[in-house]
Amino acid sequence: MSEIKETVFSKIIRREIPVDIIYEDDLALAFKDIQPQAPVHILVIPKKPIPKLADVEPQDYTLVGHLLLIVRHIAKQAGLASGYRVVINNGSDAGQTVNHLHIHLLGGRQMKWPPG
Ligand code: IU
Repeated sequence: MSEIKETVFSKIIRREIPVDIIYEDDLALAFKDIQPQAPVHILVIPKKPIPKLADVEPQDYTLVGHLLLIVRHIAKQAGLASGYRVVINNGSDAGQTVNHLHIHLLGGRQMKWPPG
C-alpha cells in the first residue's frame, strides 16, 4: 500500500474543515465537492484513509461495495433518474489530487465521452 498521509479529507472527516455533508455513517462520509463540475457533484469517501483504489486490499472489499451503494442511494435521493456518472481517479495520470480514496458522483447535466 502507498504510504498513508494526512490529507484534507482526514480534516473533513474530523470536522476540522466545514463541508456540506450529504450522508454519514460509521464507515463513510459523503459531501459536496468544493469545485463542482456538474449541478450535482458529491464525493463519497471511506473514513479509513485508503490512498487510492489500487491500495484497496481484500479486507476492504465490503467497504468498497458499501461506498457504491451509498452512491446509488444519494443519486436516487438527488433525483438523478435520467443518469449520472461515477468516477474514481486513481493516481497522477488519472488526475487524482487528493490521496484519500474518493468516488465522484456527477449528475444533473448531459455528460460527454471520452472524458478529458
Ligand atoms: P481528484 O479525483 O483527486 O481529482 O478529486 C479531488 C476532488 O476533491 C476535486 O474534485 C476537488 O474539487 C475536491 N476537493 C474538495 O471538495 N474539497 C477540498 O478541500 C479539496 C478538494 I483540497
